[in-house]
Amino acid sequence: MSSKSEALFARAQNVMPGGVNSPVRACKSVGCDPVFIARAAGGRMWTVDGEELVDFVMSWGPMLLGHANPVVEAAAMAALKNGASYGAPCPAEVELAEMIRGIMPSMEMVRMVSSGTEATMSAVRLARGCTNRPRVLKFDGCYHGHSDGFLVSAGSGVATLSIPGTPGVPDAIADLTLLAPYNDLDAVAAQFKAHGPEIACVIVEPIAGNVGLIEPAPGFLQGLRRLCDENGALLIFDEVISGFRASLGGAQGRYGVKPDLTTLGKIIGGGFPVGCYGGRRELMEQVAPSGPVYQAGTLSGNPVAMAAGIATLSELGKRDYAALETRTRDFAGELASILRAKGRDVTLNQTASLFTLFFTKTPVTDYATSKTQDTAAYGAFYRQMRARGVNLAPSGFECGFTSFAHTDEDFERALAAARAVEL
Ligand code: KE4
Repeated sequence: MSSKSEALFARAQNVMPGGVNSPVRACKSVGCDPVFIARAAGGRMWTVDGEELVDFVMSWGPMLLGHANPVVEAAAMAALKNGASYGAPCPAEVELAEMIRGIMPSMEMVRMVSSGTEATMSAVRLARGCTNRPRVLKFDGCYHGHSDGFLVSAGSGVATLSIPGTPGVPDAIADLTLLAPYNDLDAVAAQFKAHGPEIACVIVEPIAGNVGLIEPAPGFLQGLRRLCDENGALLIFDEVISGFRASLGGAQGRYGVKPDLTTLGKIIGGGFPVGCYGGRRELMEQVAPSGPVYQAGTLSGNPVAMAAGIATLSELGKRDYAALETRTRDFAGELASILRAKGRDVTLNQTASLFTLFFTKTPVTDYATSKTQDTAAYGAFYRQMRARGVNLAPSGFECGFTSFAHTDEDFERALAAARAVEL
């Protein structure tokens, strides 16, 4: 008899593309079907078939306080009693904006949106509007959401001109996006040498989380700041993953590099759909209605999501980030040791409460080295860990996420499962 998850997945595939509302959830790259989740709390989730999972995806980052945090829940439910959305200003959006500015001072003004994709596409439009330049430079493998200009891949040849990364992106759009390998300042300098007067901005994940986890090499972010300043381009930090996670003040707080614009998502909504972009006042004042760069959103700043965001950031302000980083380092380090003891080549990258186990002996510093990983081996590891009650990222090109809610028992259960894996 099929499980409830199997039955739900069959129904889902009949009415939703791939049976999911976001591709990575389909678990295709790890060679299995997804399980359907009934509920989650703390560091755990329970499937519709009653299986209990220690979770290291945490909704791809938002749940840094853990699932179903009671303070966040109470705030959202209290707000909901006053109505879900007004389409008019409410006090909570002012409060959250002021909190964000207090935590990330580079964000002198902010605009709320409803996803990370909206935040990055809007920030790039603003950069183009403020500089009157058409081109955007991004990094191979970095993901900034699914707006057209980001869905490109490296073309042939050294010039790393872009070609569409998916059907539906016109060549003319892809052509406006320039690429460089992550951590390669020489390649960035070469792009500026070739196209400098046309480059509106450089957008970067200051900690890369979409090729697996890759930390910026010493001096990389500082070098981007210098090259942008020398060429009149704006520097955009896409902190959708790293914001409030790399430190409370994000990667910019951790590494001390100040971008012109920042994009946020995930954690800022505490699990509700919230994104935001912000930065220098003279740039943000160009956003409609105070300026000519248009951007809008029906549910932007809605009172329930704002209440959840306020509660989330308030709670995070009381947490010990250093302690979580140590627990994550110890846990991920022990995972890597267990796999190496089984004869597997593993490169571990871990920063703050993020980690990725790459099944390769090559140090992973960019997309090219991330692609040396044995994805079949990772898939086998993922499947065996899930069968033993541990939910890892269903792709070797994603991050693992810990939270302030993960307990010693959660970590020990995951390590026991890893010891039992047969690879
Ligand atoms: P959303 O539109 O998915 O809220 O955010 C897009 C985005 C922007 N910038 C960065 C650095 C991101 O990591 C993301 C989204 N992250 C992926 C996982 N790596 C979301 C998971 C999914 O696509 O289902």
